[in-house]
Amino acid sequence: MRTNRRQFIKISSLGLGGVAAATTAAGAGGSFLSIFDSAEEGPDKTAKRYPTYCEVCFWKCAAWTHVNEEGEIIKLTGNDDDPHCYGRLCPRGTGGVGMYNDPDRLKTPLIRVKDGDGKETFRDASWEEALDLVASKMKGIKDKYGAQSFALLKHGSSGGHFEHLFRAYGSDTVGEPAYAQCRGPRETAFSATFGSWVGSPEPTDIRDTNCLVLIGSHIGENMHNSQVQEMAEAIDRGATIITVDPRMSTAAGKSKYWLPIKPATDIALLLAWMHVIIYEKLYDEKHIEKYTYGFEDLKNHVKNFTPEWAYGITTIDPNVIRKTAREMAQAAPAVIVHPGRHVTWYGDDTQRERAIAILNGLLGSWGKRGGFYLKEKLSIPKFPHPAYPHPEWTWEQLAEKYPMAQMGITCDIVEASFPNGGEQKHKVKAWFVSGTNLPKTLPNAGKLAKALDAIEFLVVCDTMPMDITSYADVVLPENTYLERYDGIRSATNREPSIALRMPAVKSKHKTKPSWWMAKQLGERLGLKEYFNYEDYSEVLDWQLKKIGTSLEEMQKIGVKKYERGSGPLYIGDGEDYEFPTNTGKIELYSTDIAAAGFDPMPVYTPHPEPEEGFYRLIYGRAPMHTFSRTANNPNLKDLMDENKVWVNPRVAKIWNLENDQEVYLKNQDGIVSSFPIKVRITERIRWDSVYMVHGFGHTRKLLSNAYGKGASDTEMISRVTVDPLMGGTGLRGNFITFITDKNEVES
Ligand code: MGD
Ligand code: SF4
Repeated sequence: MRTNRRQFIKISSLGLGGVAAATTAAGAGGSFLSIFDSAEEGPDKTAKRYPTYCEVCFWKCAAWTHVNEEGEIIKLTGNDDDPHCYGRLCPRGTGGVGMYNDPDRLKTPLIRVKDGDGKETFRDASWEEALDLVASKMKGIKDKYGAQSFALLKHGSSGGHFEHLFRAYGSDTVGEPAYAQCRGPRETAFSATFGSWVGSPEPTDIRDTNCLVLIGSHIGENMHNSQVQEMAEAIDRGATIITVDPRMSTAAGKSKYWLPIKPATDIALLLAWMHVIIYEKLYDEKHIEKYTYGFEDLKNHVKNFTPEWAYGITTIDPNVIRKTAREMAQAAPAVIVHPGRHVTWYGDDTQRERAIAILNGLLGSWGKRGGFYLKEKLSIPKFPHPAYPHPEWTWEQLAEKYPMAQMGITCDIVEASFPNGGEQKHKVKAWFVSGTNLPKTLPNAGKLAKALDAIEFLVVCDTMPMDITSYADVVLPENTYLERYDGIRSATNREPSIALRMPAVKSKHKTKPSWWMAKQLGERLGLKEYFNYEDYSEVLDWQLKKIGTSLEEMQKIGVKKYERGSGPLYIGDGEDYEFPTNTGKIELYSTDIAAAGFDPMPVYTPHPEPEEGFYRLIYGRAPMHTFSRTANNPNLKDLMDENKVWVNPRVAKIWNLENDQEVYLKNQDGIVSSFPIKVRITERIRWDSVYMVHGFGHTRKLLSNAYGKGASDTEMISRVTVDPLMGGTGLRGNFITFITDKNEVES
């Protein structure tokens, strides 16, 4: 039976919690679960609306904040003109108002002090005092070691403001988890193949596709808005969905084919698909001849990678491998083998992503309707400031061992912060952390602890008292996105568009926006000329006027679309087109990867298997949460307040487990979860793996909703396999077992 669009969206928003979540949500009096449907309802007639773009995840949907006469935020709705959301917010986005209302928010700057008993604690501080202290430490580190020894670890909108401060100060030692813990491998792989990053939002033309192939990509639970809506449309149109996942994800449940692959073997399946497409001649010869480089090399490379060969590795029936390859070829070029998003799994991730890119290259989907459109973005003029100084060394020197790294590697910054700099010849002495909760985000807690112990100073800018703030010397509380101006959102899409974020309400507490903090610190450091404005609205108005609009206009419309300027949306049939690669073609054989001394075409290598009694830990997203940032959100915790560990019935039988029984998890290195987690017994997970949603198991009591709810996947990730091409941290090589007797943990 086909699922229609509304059903899929509804199922997506129910996600893991299923009926239980529905009941809770109804109980919470909210209409969250029908949120995609509720956008049409008009807001309160007396309410005023202010434009913003959402910060609950990084899809950055443009929205309206509706504020009533009493100055209360009553609702968030999507902006109809926005191609990121088509006028509708996802459940998390609507729940964004909980970030503003959360009683546990950081409310004032904090400085670490020792109390009468010598115990470390925080005391409230004024902004003057907190900023003076941070500026004096920044000055001290610069004088003693050079500005580059002060690293910036950031994520989200605030990061841009602090990056500007850091570049002006003289440090480009900058890293963010969105690269080495997330999308990095696919960007390296797609650049090597098509000469272009995938970027965000992914330029997947799902709206018009005939076949969508998801490799562990759980759209629908991973709630990237317009993508979910387009997938729902595609299901309605009868597009073929093929999902490869050891777990029956929501998307797998809606797919024509679910391939429950043995984890860590995807490269073998991808090579076998290439084999079928090439040896059954299912490709378009003209496309291969005109647009690709290295076809004969690839043909020889995959000669022995038959579906029967792959069966022994992946456990996927060879007939299914053939059938699915034919479906893709039949749909081509209106087919998408989706690049995924969080793809740092096994350490050979750039090569797996290369296999995905090559498959798209063979099918001719890049630059084609129903495949990948050619994205376009509007470049926002830079507000004038002096040139940045050149640091003695930057993130690039820290990432030297990875020839294809394109951004700072967080874990290398961590290592360079060890007392002896680890293997790094350059040493990091202090961190500025903004918008990233490192203890829940970076693997290998031991290494993070070692670095946190060693650094001389840590300042954290956050909205909540998250784990990372507990290590800080100074905490700078930021306004939530609903209380501040921020940089203009200009993202790649089918057509360029911009979106404005402006404050809808005054700061609820003594919090400030990061642009203000950056400017204040800049002025204290003698960098006034880099911050030549009183209020960020002046920067925005200047920039907006340069691109044919103004702050006044954008405050009314929120989103503005522009004509495409640089070329067509799709490559015309047989049209001359030069790809921005070394050869000007789609590189099935990568000249860049060969030059770097690695396999120019992907090779399958086996990965360690769990020992008896252990199961591979897989983790993912739920539709109502984003990483660890939403677990405490009063609105979203009503939809899902804890994670559960998914266990196959076969495994449950061996361990005598029951649904909702609480167990502790222990990993291959003997690390035991801080809290127990409830069991969910389901056929929807393979017997060799377990699954849980990321972002739970908070250990800070100040997070009153999230403390002790569920378990943390990150705690269990002590083994990391690093991608030798770009430094990505493979997180899925960890195995867990169960501790069913509480006394065992306590002893
Ligand atoms: P969060 O854990 O949500 O994500 O990693 P992070 O970006 O670190 O932490 C976000 C922090 O930003 C929180 O402390 C939140 O309170 C704060 N914050 C929210 N809004 C604001 C704001 O407006 N201003 C400021 N200053 N702070 C704000 C994400 C990263 O994690 C990514 S991108 C991926 S894909 C990886 N996923 C992942 C996983 O699935 N499992 C495991 N084990 N690790 C992972 N690490 C990676
Ligand atoms: Fe916000 Fe949802 Fe859009 Fe992400 S997908 S930006 S959480 S509305």
